[in-house]
Amino acid sequence: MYFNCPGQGWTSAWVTYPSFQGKVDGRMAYPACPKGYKAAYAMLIAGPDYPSITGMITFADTPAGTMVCADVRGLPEYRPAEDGKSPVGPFGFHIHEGGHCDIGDPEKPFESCGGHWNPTNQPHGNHAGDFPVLVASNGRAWMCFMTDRFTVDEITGRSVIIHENPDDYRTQPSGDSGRRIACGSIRLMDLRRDPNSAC
Ligand SMILES: [Cu+2]
Repeated sequence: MYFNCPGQGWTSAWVTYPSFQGKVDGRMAYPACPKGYKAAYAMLIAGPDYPSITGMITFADTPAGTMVCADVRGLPEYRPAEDGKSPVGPFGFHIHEGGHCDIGDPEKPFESCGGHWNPTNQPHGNHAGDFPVLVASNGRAWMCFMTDRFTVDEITGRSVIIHENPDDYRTQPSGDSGRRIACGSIRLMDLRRDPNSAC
């Protein structure tokens, strides 16, 4: 996902949408980057299970709420549940408390990010950072959604984690979504300092 933020109002930022099955990438208006509003991004680091995962998650304050967009490549093919194991994909997707994406112990990657960010002490399924699962086509997942559960400032310095298994939105405290396969530290975009850069 690429941002171009010339600072001229709501429709002056663009996000590319992905190419599927040979159709070309395109662009659509993206309501980010108006003066006084903030945006953040998280570049993904792949864990040891699927080292080809790359991507970026972006967050933009808007008057309607916070817009979250994900563009992730290199995700594994869907595998149905078998032998008592969970399916691989769709992929659990959350904000976690810690902000440093150290792989650490390869048996338990990204443990340093801690548990789910849960500022209002809700059950899992209703954490502020419980996101929709990522659904991939040919290894690529692209998704945007709006939330009123947090602002960009509140999540800057935390992390996003992608899990190997789907979130069941009820198992406590983390939805039984399995291994952590990618992680990104959430950082503020400085749009004023470098307004024409691809963020
Ligand atoms: Cu998680």
